[in-house]
Amino acid sequence: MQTSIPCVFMRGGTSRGPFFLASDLPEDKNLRDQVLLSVMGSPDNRQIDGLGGADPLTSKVAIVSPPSRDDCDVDYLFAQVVVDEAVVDISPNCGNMLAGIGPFAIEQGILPAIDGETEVRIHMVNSGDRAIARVKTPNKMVDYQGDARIDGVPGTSAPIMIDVEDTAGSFCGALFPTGNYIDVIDGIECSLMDNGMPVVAIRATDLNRTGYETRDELNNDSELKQQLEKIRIQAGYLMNLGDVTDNVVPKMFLVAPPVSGGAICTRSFIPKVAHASIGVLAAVTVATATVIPGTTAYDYGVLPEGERKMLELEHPTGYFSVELQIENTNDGPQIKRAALLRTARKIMEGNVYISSDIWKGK
Ligand code: NQM
Repeated sequence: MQTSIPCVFMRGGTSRGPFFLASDLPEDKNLRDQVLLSVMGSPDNRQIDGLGGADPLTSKVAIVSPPSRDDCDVDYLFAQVVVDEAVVDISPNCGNMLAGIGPFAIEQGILPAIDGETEVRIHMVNSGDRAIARVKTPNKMVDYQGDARIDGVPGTSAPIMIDVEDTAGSFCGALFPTGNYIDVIDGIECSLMDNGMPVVAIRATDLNRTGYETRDELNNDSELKQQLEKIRIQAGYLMNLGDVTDNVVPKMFLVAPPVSGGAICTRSFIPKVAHASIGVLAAVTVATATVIPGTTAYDYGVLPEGERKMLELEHPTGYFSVELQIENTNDGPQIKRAALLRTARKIMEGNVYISSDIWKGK
């Protein structure tokens, strides 16, 4: 016997995965994780027995429920299902899957659509932060089609503009959890930061790399990956995250001077596999590093003037645009808001089946 669970399979930004109503999953967290592992086909390099796409970017799950906060329309819990380990990590957030939350919540009837555009206030349960997404809803129906383009996704779709607010220290308690702009780990200068995603930013040249390597080159560089993982484990303790051996944060970044007209060049590991482009909240954090004097990224930054800055972050497959609203205070620049353009697509709606030995269903 198999248990069938309703789900919608969606692309959110440059990620993809099943979206569930929390009420369709077990309440018990351990059981829920067993269900999600089975849904995705983990642990297995190919995720052959599930919906996962054998890559961290396509092994993501969104769990959605009515809002638990008065100032939000919907709750969004993100789960990273590790491809080749029996691990479901809800310690990070995902700003890409976030792009699918507005459309999903509207179509599931969690909030009504407004003719034209619907603003969806999203409580990001993993971090406790709020995001506001603007979804195109002509005739009160979600419109997925349009002419917005994001690097890392072919073609165009309807734009979903997302604002994230006051994300400094979401997971680590402070934008710079150690109180330093730079900490030295294993002799390497690192900026340990959290503006919505815990990140370790390192100058690529300090690791004897250029920072312009392709994703494949980075993924084949086992010496670099080992070095980064050693640094990451130590950074986890320094960033108040404890033992991060089984967690997918902090994310590891190599930064380098921009080469294609952007604000900075980035390569990231999430955390053991190189990203094809860049994570959303990770990008907000690295953009923040780029505007704060004293970080590893600052000297490389090519920055526009003003308190509202549009930064184009270079990554392996193009650019990621982040608009930062900066307030200059006595304690240095503070980021009040970050605005991002994403798109989403509903790919499939139906039921996913798992063995009833794992869960018999509701
Ligand atoms: O940083 C990848 C992604 C992400 C996360 C990852 C993300 C974010 O590209 O907000 O979006 O870091 O595993 O989906």
